[in-house]
Amino acid sequence: MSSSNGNPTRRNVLRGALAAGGAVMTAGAARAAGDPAITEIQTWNQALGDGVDARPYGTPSEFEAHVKRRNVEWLTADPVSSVNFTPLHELDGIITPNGLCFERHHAGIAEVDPAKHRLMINGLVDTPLVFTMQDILRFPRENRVYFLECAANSGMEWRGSQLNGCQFTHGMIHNVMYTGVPLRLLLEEAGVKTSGKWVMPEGADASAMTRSIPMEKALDDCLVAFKMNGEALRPEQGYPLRLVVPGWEGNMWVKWLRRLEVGDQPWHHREETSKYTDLLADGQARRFTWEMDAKSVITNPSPQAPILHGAGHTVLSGLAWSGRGTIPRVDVTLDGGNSWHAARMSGPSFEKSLHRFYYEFDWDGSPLLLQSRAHDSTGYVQPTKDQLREVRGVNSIYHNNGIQTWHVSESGVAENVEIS
Ligand SMILES: Nc1nc2c(c(=O)[nH]1)N[C@H]1C(S)=C(S)[C@@H](COP(=O)(O)O)O[C@H]1N2
Ligand SMILES: [Mo]
Repeated sequence: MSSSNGNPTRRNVLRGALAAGGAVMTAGAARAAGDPAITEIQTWNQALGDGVDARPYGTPSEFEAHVKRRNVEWLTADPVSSVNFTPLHELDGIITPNGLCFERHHAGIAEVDPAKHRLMINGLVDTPLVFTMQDILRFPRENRVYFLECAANSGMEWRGSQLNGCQFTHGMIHNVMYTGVPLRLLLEEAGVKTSGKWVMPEGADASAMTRSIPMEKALDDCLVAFKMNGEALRPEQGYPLRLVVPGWEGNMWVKWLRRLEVGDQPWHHREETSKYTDLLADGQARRFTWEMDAKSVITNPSPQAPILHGAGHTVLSGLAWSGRGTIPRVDVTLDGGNSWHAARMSGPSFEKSLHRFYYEFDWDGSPLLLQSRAHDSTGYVQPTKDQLREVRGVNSIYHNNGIQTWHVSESGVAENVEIS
């Protein structure tokens, strides 16, 4: 694990424990007497700040420098073919800021000149076409919020709890509002032949990423996106053009999208044979497991975000999502599943998007075993890790959507554990 993984220092934890020793505090308690943050005049109160010319492109406060993508050393043999993780424990709401979206690339970040970028449609079409970026902007566009989850998210947790932080166990996910042209419109422009049953998107990076996508999905809700959260895609996310494949595994969301080939059968390329297949206990592999099953995680408290205020009123927070629809309900347990409580959903509920939940409770300071369980709009309920292993074995890397457990000690320190 990276050395600066945002874990609490022992001192922070002690401070939390000391606070807990005093009177039980309510949030916003009157403890102002002698507080230097009130009685002393701060530097920012005494001098002029930066002018409007100082920050033409804004960046976060210097006090937020710890909020960043991190990688796991032993997963990063070479940074140009690796992954880093979204700091979920530092975020709230449902939108992932552009600079914090986890990155997964197989051949580094391509720096593509949009003036030289082309999108070709070829194969089983009436009229093969090549679009410039300017051409793409002349099609009707749509704005939609979707999560992208790598199928390998939580993949290191199949055989037992391993990585200490939701950034590492669940951070191969981001949730962004995309602006893009429905893929259906571009395919209709080229005219798909009746024999055209599959689409193969291809990336312009050195890995030339390719996947096979069934035509029904391509014509359903896929977007060819050029904006994320209102501004141009970041180079990390495929600038200037990426495919958005809502609810389906991240690997299919081809970045730096340069070509769409229409064919009559899947191509069986590397990313759908040797990778992104799920080896079962009997040696058979599940293939074409595209949809991301309903899943959730408690982001606060979690190993990188301990309870620092001691016993008393506390806010538990987390994320839930499903590749098949919305999340009408999340259950939370504080005692490892003996009793479950309905979490409070907050914020917009979009299909195939992250959902935010909260659970407010009075912590009595005794150890907790925290879990969350997502229910999606199809009625599917997130399974336990044991239920998942029973069906899928432990050979697989991909599609681990089992229930996550955090143990919280009396001092507020949280740890990745499993209970059975
Ligand atoms: N061209 C191209 N597209 C790609 C990849 C890549 O390496 N090259 N990686 C894929 C994988 S495995 C995932 S999980 C997602 C990651 O998207 P992100 O970097 O925006 O998080 O992009 C997919 N699209
Ligand atoms: Mo991925």
